[in-house]
Amino acid sequence: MDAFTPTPTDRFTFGLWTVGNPGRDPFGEPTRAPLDPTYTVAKLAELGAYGVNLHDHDLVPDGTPAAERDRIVGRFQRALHDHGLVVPMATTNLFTDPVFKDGAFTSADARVRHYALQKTMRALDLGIELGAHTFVFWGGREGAEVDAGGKLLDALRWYRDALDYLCEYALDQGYEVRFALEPKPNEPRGHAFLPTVGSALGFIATLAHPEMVGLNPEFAHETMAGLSFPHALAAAIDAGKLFHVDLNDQVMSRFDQDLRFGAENLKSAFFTVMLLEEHYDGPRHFDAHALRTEDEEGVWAFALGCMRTYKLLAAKAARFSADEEIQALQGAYRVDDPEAAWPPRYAASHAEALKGRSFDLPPLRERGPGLERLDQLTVELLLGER
Ligand code: DIG
Ligand code: MN
Ligand code: MN
Repeated sequence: MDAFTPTPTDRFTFGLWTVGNPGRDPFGEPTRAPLDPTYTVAKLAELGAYGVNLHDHDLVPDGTPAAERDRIVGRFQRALHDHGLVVPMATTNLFTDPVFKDGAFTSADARVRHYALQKTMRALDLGIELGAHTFVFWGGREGAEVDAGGKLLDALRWYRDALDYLCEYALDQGYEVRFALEPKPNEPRGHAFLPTVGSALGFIATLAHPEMVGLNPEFAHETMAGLSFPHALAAAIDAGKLFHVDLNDQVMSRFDQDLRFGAENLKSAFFTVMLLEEHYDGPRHFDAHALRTEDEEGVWAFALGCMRTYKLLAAKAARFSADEEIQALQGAYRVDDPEAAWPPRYAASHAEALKGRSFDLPPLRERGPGLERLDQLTVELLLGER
């Protein structure tokens, strides 16, 4: 037990599918036995987690009769109660069943689109029953390998129709829930619809109930696209749309590795934690899994590692904010304009004056912003020298 031992107040969560990942990959069979959801609850509670998330069929296999469904849910709820864990987020698995092989909400077959709606309404009912207030939509199969089907625009319309319908369903049921879209550029589909935070933000603006829909950005997914996760996170925060977050790690432009948080990109993880600590009060969800090489002991070392690294980086973020030299360099980096306030308030007189103003450009060209020194101090702080 030390200052970086996780506690429920840290709001760390894991999906049943994360620590329950059996180690299967496209080239190999599972290397680990499946975990009973109630065992997962007990183990996560033991490690200091706050909650657990789930897809519908992580707990209730598709096609389970109602009475058996209720028994499974009741047993899970007792485990949550006994171990003091909550379910902040739920979602639907619209990617495993082959029926979704060419999409769920964006399938060219309207019957599949209707089945996806039915499955999602039932998953939403389960999530609400378990106490979730965030419902995630990761469009794992919403995409294409070929465009000859001619549905690029129809797919977006069908996606919108489904989300608008589900927002209406949640409102009609009186559910206190927010929807969070989770972008990903590809995998398992060749090209995914809504591939990045930026594209999802634009799409949300076209919905009938945009106020109910936000984002669940994932570190690995933006990184797969060759983008900066801290920049994507800032865009979601700026838009008031950071409804949830999937933390993990990833080697850029690789398949989705869902690595332990901080395993690969420590500086990006550091600035991710800094943004979350300053601008987000929701669950810190680790949508990650242990390496296929690991046994069950390795799984729990993975889970503890995610949480400890987050807490270590949060402590470093506090040191960064308290470091006088770093703060002085950040202050000097920004220069006010002695002749005019920013942001400019438009007025014809202001525009006229600004058009007539002369700027002494050579010193502006020559000025050094001090970023090399600032970044070196950041590295030294992360290496424990500050
Ligand atoms: C994968 O990154 C996706 C699915 O695991 C799940 O639907 C979502 C929720 O975290 N993330
Ligand atoms: Mn992922
Ligand atoms: Mn995810």
